[in-house]
Amino acid sequence: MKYALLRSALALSAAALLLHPSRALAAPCASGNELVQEFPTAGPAVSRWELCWDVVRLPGPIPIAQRSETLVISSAEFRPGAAAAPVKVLGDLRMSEIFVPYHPGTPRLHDMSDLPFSLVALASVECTGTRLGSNRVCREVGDRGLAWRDPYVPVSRRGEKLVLWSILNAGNYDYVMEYGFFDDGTIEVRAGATGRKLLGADDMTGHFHNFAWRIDLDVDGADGDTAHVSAARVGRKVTESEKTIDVEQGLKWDAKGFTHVEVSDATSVNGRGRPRGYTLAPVVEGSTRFPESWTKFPIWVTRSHGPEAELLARQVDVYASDREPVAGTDLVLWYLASHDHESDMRDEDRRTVPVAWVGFRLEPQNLWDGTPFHP
Ligand SMILES: [Cu+2]
Repeated sequence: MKYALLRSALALSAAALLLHPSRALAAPCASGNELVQEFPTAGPAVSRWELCWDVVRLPGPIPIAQRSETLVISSAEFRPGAAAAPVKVLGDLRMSEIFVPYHPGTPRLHDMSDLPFSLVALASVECTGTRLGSNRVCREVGDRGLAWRDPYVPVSRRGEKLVLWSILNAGNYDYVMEYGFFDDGTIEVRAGATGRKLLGADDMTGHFHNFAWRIDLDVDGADGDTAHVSAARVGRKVTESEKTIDVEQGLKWDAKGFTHVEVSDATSVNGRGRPRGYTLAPVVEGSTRFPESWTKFPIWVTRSHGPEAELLARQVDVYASDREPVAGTDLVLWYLASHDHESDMRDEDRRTVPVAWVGFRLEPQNLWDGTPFHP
């Protein structure tokens, strides 16, 4: 009897170790599964990402109803150097809508908030790294090309990245959710659309694939964050301007103004005393504005009401409508990226549409005191 109890206790602790293989190294994940990645992958570690990830369903309109699954980064900390202290970067990052309106006006599909689609199991040939979460999450670590090169000193560096990705099957389409964590602190977020056209190979009806993300950026902790919109006016002289976002609102994106959003912390500074932050840098194919009012702006800033509240991109205009103060609080950014799958499609799209990517980057501002990994 005693032996049986001991054996089941051992089995339980072994299971816990399997679930949290690196728990001894870092603070446990309050939600989800822990993952630690150090860079460079060969030799002594310099930078380090410590993540929590999870697969959850978006909430439906009534508490018991649930919608599509999404791969969530439920926490991310980055250590910018071997001797540096880790800095909290993300409280929560997730894709929160895939909106597919067809060019004739109908159908208008909300693939994440109308139906309960699921992440699919990935085959080993699809994921060259480690498959996690019942094979539905792929972890890959690899090269990311040239990071920098110094023209005066014979020194250069290739970068590395950790990528977590999943596929949401939404009927005839598969959608890739991808989160890349670079060795320099950059986070690259991408969405990919691949699959079959709605009515088969001969279907030529154009449509958009719009992806929306909820980005709870927590620069050095959840509190005390302020968003600024930066813009440039280009002439012989280039004039830059920065506007503090005081209350919840949608933000225009202006190609001529190089619009980007910086989130900085009130008190957190690097070794040079400069404020730490992260910048939302759009990677834009084009900008859309549909009759649906949440698509009126590609970027929104709202106030966080905790990890379980206000999760649907489709309702961001409602969340923002009471214009709560957001300066110096725990704020949430929202980003909408669009891909136009044109009418009269090319024959390359006949059987299965090759992956079309859209996304954005979150870039560190003064997390390091100098160029990452520069000797
Ligand atoms: Cu398409």
